Amino acid sequence: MLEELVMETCGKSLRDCSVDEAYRALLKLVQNEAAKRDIIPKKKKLYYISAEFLIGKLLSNNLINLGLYDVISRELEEAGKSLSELEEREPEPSLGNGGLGRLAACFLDSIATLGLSGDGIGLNYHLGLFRQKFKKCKQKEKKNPWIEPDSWLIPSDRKFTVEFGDFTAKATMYDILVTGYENGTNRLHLFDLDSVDESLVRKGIKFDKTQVEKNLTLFLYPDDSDEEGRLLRVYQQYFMVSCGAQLIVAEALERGCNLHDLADYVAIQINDTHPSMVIPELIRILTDKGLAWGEALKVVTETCAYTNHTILAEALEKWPLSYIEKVAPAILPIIEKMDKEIRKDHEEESVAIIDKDDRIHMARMDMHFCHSVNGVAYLHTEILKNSELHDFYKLYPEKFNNKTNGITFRRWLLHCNHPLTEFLEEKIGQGFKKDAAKLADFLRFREDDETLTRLAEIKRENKCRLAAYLKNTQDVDINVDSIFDIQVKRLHEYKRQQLNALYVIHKYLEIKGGKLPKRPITQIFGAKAAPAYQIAKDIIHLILCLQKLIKEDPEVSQHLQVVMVENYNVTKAEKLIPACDISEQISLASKEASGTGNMKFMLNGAVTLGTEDGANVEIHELVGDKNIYVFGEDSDTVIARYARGDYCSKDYYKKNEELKEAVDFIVSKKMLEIGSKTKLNRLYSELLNKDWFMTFPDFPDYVETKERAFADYEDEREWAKKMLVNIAKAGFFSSDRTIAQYNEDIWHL
Ligand code: 26Q
Repeated sequence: MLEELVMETCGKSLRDCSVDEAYRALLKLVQNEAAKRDIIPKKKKLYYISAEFLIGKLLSNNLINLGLYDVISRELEEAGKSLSELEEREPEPSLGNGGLGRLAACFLDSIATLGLSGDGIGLNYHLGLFRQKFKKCKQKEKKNPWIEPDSWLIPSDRKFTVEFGDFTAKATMYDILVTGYENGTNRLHLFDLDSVDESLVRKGIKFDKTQVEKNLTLFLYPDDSDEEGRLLRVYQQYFMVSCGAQLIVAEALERGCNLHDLADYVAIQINDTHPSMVIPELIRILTDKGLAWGEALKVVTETCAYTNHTILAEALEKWPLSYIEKVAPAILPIIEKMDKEIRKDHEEESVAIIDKDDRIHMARMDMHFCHSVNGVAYLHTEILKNSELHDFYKLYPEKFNNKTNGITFRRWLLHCNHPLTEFLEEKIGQGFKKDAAKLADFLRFREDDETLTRLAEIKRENKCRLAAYLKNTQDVDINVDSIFDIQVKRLHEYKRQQLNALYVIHKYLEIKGGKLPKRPITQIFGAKAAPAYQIAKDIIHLILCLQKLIKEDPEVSQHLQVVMVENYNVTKAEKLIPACDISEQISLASKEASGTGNMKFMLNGAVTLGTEDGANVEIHELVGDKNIYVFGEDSDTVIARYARGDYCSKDYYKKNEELKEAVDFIVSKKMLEIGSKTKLNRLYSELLNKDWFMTFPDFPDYVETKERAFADYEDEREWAKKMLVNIAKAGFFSSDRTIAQYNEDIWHL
């Protein structure tokens, strides 16, 4: 089917055209096929509004969902080409930072797969999350363009105007078609500023942040950015929700809604507080169109629902009133009126929308004016109810609910792990692809030697594939007979890559002292640090220095290897995850809302080494003690210690010789020869004097538990059984389940 299209578009046969020409023809073909399968909205339609959609490459995923994967790969093979070379040609749209953005992308896949009418609303960032380069053991940031003349973006004929305090913006809506697995197509609507000027970008990712008229949709914001950047972020947010609200209202009217009954026509899911201004914006539009204030409040509350993704207090958005005054003066009086209304009924300062310092608390506005507030894993929701958002839980217990995150199995199994998918098809049939709970049928083979042997073989195949990829892309050689221990995720102190690095040092010192591991260990890291997040960058520096130190020491490197994968993104995740033996999920208990990487690893047969945090708790419950390695203090202990405020890392350091040696090594002569004195010293003193995320108390248990996991790995049959149980129990973490629950409890489509 591709043949004709290639002929049409470039006048050549598939055999004679270039990879580039074939790629562009295939892109068209997929878009044509996808467009034929629109999901026609019934009365009610969902809008998932999110500042991030980390969709990753779309070619293979769409081919799988459209049922064209096999036909097209065969057609390409017959013409002397391969789908994988076309895939490599595709740029990755990195329109998200990490978990929250990737979750939004998985959700769109599941919404379409379940045949629900629901579109995404977001921004068309011209440059995705920065491309990471390593130079002298340091992270460097480069711009990351992804839009080409032929891309997944389809310009729509909808135009929008947004009134900012200082200028009027003209906007165009672009659509990316979202195909469901063997089902219909929805859309991801990305709004773009017409006057964007890409030439504003200077060296790296630097650009003039004051010229909002030219830069509004230029960049995706890395979390944790500087003061100047924060104002621009408010511009972005208001731009997104203003266009979004206009679209939502227009489409509802087209479907016959009269705006008094908007909640019967529309459900809006607010992905963290980034789109929260949609609430006052909708109220503004509804009151402009004649609804009374009280009714507008009620209609909007019934329409909107809020998802919380974090309990880190510093990540809860609070914008100075002056920002809103400058950016979106039209909604300021509305927010002030909402605040007055709340203050009338509640005297506690802790639930006010505008605080005494004139800062607007976005999450508080959401909790008052949404009908649903959800956390993203059981433990997370409990912590929200019992501590972090307790005052609101007391006011509105009926609003609070949990929706444990999930991942789409189309991308995180069918696409990224062909050998395992084929093996599962052979063993339990096709059913698991649409009904993930059917994966449990695989448990029947728990004692079947042939199955266990095959699982081990598949893991090895994937490890070889990863090794070849790393050789190709980063020129590193890794030993496929070693244990692959992987920690990939954004770099953040609470995720504790530094704890893993301390283990590496500990192991290095043991090997130097003559205590050799039974089997070589390969420690793989992948992480981007926000450009302004100094300590995070210092941790990357530490890991890169360790990588260099060990690589250059043949005595150690035959037993222990460290590889930091450059520019970790969705594409790299797809290669790393199927090859993993041990999945590191070692956040400080209570700090990781859910995690979703943990689910991807589990589904691909890795065994979790983790704390009782986020969705790890649910993984533990599903697989049982024998099929997970849990360590560390629990969330109650951690929360209590924070409340007492008496944590002193030095006390732990002084009492534990092994810990002390590992920490001291950071600033040893050997390390200072390789790395930056400033960076290593800063990190050393941060740990010794602060260690805000309490790595020291967990260190001994971490080391011991990791050693136990490595020892257990030696029993190949027993280990394969653990893999099998993890795969078979992963069904619960399908985002199809998560979305079915959102629909059942919140959206009612
Ligand atoms: C805020 C203000 C200014 C600039 C940036 C930001 C910002 C940007 C991105 C704040 C937060 C984020 C991203 C948060 C995130 O990814 N959270 C993760 O969400 C996942 C999906 O629910 C969870 O699994 C993770 O546990 C959670 O960390």
